[in-house]
Amino acid sequence: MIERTLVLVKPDGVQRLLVGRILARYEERGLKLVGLKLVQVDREFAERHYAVHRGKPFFEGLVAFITSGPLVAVALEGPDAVAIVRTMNGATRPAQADPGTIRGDLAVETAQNLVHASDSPETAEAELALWFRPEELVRYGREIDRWVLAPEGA
Ligand code: FUP
Repeated sequence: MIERTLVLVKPDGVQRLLVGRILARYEERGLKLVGLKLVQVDREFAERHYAVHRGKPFFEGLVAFITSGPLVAVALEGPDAVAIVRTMNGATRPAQADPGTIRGDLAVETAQNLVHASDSPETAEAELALWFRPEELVRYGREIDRWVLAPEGA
């Protein structure tokens, strides 16, 4: 099932100059970039993005962190994109993230865990609608997809 998902390379990723390397991982996996922008979000927007965490002890710190500098918002498309990206990112707590994952290779703290990704297709739809206007999500073909994607009906 072709899905779309939202990834954020959070402010720590931008400050640590890891944006290119993180995006390269998703590209090399075969996922297609369909939306991409650098944004500085304000408190009100951050609270909407993290609304499910409102009231939790880490909520204030999370909002402060995500608004502390620019981040890169990315829309990725591909078969099972939601699950593939979650697996690539690794466990929320870097100490539990497997080597080979983004957090398992590049992060040591839960609060500075470099990336966010939608946790279900339903969340992905809501998060993409929050972060991107419809015209910012681009439809295009890629020549390499005949080598990356199974033929239709296969
Ligand atoms: P994830 O889906 O892996 O990004 O994890 P969550 O949605 O559970 O958490 C969102 C963010 O809240 C994490 F990336 C970091 C922060 N957080 C904490 O700082 N402490 C916690 O105990 C849990 C999450």
